[in-house]
Amino acid sequence: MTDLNSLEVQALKEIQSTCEVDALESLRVQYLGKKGVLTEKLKELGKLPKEQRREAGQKINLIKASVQQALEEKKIKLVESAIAEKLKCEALDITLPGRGQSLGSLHPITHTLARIEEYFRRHGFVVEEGPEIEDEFHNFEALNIPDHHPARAMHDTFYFDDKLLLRTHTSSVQIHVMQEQKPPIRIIAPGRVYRCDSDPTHSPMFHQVEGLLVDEQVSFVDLKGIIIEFLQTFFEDENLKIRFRPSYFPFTEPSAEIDIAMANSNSKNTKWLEVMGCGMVHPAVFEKVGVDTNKYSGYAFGLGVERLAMLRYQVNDLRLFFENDLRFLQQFA
Ligand code: 2NM
Repeated sequence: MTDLNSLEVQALKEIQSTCEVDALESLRVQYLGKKGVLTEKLKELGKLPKEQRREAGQKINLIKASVQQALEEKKIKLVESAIAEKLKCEALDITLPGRGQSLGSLHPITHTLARIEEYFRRHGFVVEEGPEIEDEFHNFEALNIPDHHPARAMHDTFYFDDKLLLRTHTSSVQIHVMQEQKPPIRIIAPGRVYRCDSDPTHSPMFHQVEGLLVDEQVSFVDLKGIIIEFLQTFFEDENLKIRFRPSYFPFTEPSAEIDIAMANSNSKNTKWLEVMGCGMVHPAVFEKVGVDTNKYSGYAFGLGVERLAMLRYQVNDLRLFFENDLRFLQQFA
């Protein structure tokens, strides 16, 4: 009997001090399994004198029951604390603010194009687009650029074969429109143009916007008026100084290049920067596309979008627009 009592105390103590479910199972096998300590004790009952068997049997069964109960209670405790531990480690604070979604932004060239288009749309110009792959007629011949002209030389133009080429300016779009529509015409042609030219200030692909207005009684004054207001609006400076300097283009007569005055600490010698070209459409161009030169006249202008964007955003290297470095692009977000 003393043996049995100390066996119970020992078993309960071991169960209490266990802290893993696996160890608890080993204890169950050790005490209650087929060859367990208590099972063996029951088998040994037969060796006892008859008068002791009943009492010892009852005692062993009581111990088995109490060990069984202790095992079950301990198991529940261990499982509960395991769950509590897991919940603590894997806790998710759903009240924390999210990390946020980073937004993309328009490329500075796209943004500049949109600003230019918006200005001219407000003044009644329709945006027209045309093919980037052109023939010599639309890119050169109709624009009064003769065969021997330097702009036609192989080193300036990307040719596919002796007929097709990548347009070198969007004036080719104006030719398509004049072939298809009757005056009055009031359009701008934005888009990519290509020149076989690559250095720190020239890219083989860049963007242009060219404008064309054809109607009765159009004069150089109309051209000056819209260009001056456009540049003052674009650079957000109503006092911007603008200069029309006589120049030459095969497709306009007279022709001018347009300069803006740069803010300079030394006000004595103003620094002039060329930003656009323009002129009255050459009669030879009108004849190529069948516009009656006795009835109609027109003005045209052209600008480089990268150049205007560089001036407006004070970007000093043209190539930054084409590298797509996020550190550069994010400054325009
Ligand atoms: C420029 C400068 C001057 C121009 C001329 C024409 C057309 F098709 F009407 F003849 N389109 N664009 C033109 C005139 C373009 O860019 C510097």
